Amino acid sequence: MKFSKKRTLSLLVGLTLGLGAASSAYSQQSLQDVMKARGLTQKDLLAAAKTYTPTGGRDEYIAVSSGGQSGQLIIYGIPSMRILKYVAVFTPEPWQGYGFDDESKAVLEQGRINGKLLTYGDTHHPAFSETNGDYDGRYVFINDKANPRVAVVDLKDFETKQIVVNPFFKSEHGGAFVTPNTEYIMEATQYAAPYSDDFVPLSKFNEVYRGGLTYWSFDKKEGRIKKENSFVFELPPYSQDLSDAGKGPSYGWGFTNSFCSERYVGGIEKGRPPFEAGCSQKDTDFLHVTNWKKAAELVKAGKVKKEKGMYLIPMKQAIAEGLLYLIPEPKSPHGVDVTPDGTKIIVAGKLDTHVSVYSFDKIMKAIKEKNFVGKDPYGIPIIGMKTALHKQVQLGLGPLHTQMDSRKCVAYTSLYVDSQVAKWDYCEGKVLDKINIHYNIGHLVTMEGDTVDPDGKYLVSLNKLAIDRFNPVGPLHPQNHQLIDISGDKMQLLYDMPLPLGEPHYVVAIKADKLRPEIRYKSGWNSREDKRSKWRTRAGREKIVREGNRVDVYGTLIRSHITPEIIEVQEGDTVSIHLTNLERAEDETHGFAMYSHNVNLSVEPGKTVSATFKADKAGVYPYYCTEFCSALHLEMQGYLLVQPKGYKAEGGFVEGQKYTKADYEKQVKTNVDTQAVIDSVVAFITSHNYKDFPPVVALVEDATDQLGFAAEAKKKAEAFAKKGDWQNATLWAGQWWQYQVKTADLGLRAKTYLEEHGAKKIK
Ligand code: RUQ
Ligand code: CUA
Repeated sequence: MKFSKKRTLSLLVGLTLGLGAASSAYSQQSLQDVMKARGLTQKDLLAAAKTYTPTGGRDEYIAVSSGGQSGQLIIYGIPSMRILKYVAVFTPEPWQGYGFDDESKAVLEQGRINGKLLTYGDTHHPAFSETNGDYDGRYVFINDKANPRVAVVDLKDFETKQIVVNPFFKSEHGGAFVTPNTEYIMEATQYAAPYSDDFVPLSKFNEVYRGGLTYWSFDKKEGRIKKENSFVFELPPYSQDLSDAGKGPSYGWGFTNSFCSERYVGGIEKGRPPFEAGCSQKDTDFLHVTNWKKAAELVKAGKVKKEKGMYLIPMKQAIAEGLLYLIPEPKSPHGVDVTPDGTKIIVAGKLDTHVSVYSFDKIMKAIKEKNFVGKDPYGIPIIGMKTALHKQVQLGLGPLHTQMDSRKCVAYTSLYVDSQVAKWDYCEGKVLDKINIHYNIGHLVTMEGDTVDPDGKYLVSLNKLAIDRFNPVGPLHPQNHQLIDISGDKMQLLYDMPLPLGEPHYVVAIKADKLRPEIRYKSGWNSREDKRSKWRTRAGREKIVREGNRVDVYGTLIRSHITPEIIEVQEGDTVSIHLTNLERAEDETHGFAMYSHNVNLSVEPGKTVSATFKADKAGVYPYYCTEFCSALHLEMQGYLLVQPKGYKAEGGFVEGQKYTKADYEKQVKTNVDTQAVIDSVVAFITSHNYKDFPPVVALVEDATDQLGFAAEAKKKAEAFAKKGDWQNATLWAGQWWQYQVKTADLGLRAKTYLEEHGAKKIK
């Protein structure tokens, strides 16, 4: 899209006069006509009315979904199911410049394992930070199953700030789950492996291979995980699975499932039965019960030894100190979920039609009375299943995960094999309702459903297969997240959302008004380190500094130019381009892409980012802004000139066009006309109660800035005109007009906003 000056001007005028005519054009079709034409039922219409969000409308809840093997998080709104953002976590992502700018590369670098830079993750379970067991809207944590790591995402800007690597594990699954005040983030292993990085034959599986459970210590003030304060429970080589932290009466305790307590090691290629047979032989596996509070006290008292930079609690010590117990649980368990009041622990076994509800009271009583039925091969005391059970409830085939309702004792459990959600009462032990989903549900989420105070209202079913739900797009199908209304007695299916990014496992959903994301960064901000960047640059202070073979470019971005526009370096130089976005306006992000250097940046208002690369080949490398930031966005461009060694400069700037006095006067005339448009818009705005609308106030501020720039350019134009330098006078008059166009653009946006929001005339 490129407008001639004339067209842009007429467009501006057209917009000014033409608004408000379109609304009555809403077609004459009746609701009945549409229903008939699209084959919709009354029930469909009701469902649509419950999810449809008119333009400009907001969602009541914000969901954070794992992105599976995409290594990202997916943010969407509920009930509209509109995707708002992918947050890059373990995987480079060009839109956000993640893994392209030096600052975010440093975050990915933290996730190196054995010296290798990894460029994906298998994300499973996002967890919001909590205060008193309730979401506080500050952080979200996410685990990587494939490469045992946990990342911290700050909800101020939805950016990844930190990645920590588990130095003991080779795989994990039972994370991220937080304790009620985000004291710790739980991360349990999945596939047992030696704690060292050495080769250990499978014949030593029982003695040397280990599971484990890490409690990562989190510093809420700093917003970072502190590895040095974190501790790990050494656990037997059972395949630990999901975890959950106790709350209320069970505060201080953690619960971690396991499967394959048979400790089977596979070997199908040797004619042995496969893992799936060897790992599902026993009727029960073990629920691990850990006392993290007491463990933290031992750590504090200096009673736990450090290894690999964190505290490791050997099984022997955990047993001796009463930190670790096992309870049998049926069969190939998957999900473990603590009830909102913290009194019960619900375990779902993939191969059992029941869900087992354990009583925390009964568990504590057994521990107190040392009422154990024996020990496992590692000496861990086992509490009898019957001793600890509150109830078992038959729900259906393949129960996996459970979420809670706002109504007391009501829970929802996913049934993978049945492709259903079961609504049931865990106090009385009875099924209340079932609904079919499409197909093969894994996790499910209710609104704030794993807090001490769930909201109920909606449930999202995270289905593993979509099969026939959407238009086919080849053998690889999107996932299907289904929105279900759970506000009434009967569950009602509302909407199918295809999710085409990895295989999401778990979603958490928070009340939208708990989030207060920022609109802009403080100027010159390194967002990954949360401090002012040493490379920040202010307007007019742009410079290029050479030191030996290193060239630092201190640049800025603002509608619609990059400063500098020409960067000259020499072959072999290491070039570091540091860009600060000078904009204060909402949504005025600029991008920066350059030919053949894998340089691609996203610079949100206020941010400073850097791209460092070697200019190893003499040549001409155009660069430009990748975000359509204004009408003259295409002109937001420049050249990196890499001069061959020994190059001697010749010539200066060549201009393709010569301008005359007439050109200058023509431009000035255009500018005067544009000013009239601006004045009319300003008159409209100021004659209304625009100060009652904060977004309009922000637009007016930005417009005022732009008009100030216009005035500066006007001065320059007039000074050159006075000297009879029509070349520079015309060009600066053009720049003056550019700022006017930006002003008009903002003004028109403000005017539209006022009209759409029923602003009142005040004079
Ligand atoms: S999930 S397989 Cu059921 Cu939580 Cu990862
Ligand atoms: Cu900045 Cu386009």
